[in-house]
Amino acid sequence: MMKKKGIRKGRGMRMKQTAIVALILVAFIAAPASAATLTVTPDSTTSGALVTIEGTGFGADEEVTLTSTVTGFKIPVSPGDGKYAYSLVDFNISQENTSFSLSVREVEDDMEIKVKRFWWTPYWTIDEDELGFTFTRDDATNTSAVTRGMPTPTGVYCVVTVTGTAVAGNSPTGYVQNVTLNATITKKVKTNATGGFKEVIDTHGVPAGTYIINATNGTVSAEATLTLSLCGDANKDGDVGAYDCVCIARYEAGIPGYDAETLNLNAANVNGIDGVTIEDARYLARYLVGLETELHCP
Ligand SMILES: [Ca+2]
Ligand SMILES: [Ca+2]
Repeated sequence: MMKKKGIRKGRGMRMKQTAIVALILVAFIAAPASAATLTVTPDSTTSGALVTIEGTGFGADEEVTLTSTVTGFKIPVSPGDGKYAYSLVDFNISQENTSFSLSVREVEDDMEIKVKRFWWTPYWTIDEDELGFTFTRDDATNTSAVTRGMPTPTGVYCVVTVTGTAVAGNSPTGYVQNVTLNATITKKVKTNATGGFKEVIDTHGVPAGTYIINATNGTVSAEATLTLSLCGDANKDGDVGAYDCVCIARYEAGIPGYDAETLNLNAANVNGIDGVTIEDARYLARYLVGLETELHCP
């Protein structure tokens, strides 16, 4: 009996040891060779702010591709002629290893890019593959796209506008009411001796929305998100209009339902003076009627 018990105990211990060894092995095999991380600071702000993107866990002194993608941005369609236009204002290309791609759904095959380099230069209109721009078209989904490949001449571009005609729709105007823009901005960055990088991105002119940011060297990759809201869009509906003034005024008056939870207070603070007050509602109203030329979100 004693002997038997001893044998059972010994077998039990051996099994336990084998299980532990197996667990350790599984843990080793399952662990990735290196874990890359990506942090975005701040990860939620208004379009136009400077955002810092930091990566770690990549190889030393190598090239990492940083891709920022936003999908589903709505561009309103002019009811009169069915034209859509989206402008990237003060679009900053800080280094030439940058490319951008804009694709618009539910549009005719007449996409154009209008580029104004400086305020004193005329618009260039580009509607075919030239000057580094490449157009593609998918008739099945009525999608037109344009890509500006690397290298892109650096500098702050006064205006880059993508424009064209929306497809016919069922609305009373005969056109769809809005078209959908997807945008991708790609940048090549260099890592330092410890496999990290730090990039400060100027978000001037880039569409609002939640960006998926991906960094990869081909083998290791990391992902993070960045939410950019429109300055002035206090109620977070993707549009800057008179109702945003109403929301700011109601917030100031302390009306229930108009608070930090339901409103974007960074986007509501438009006059460049700390805090959200009735002066911000007034300033936004002046901006909407053309008496102010710029909004100043923090
Ligand atoms: Ca709004
Ligand atoms: Ca203010």
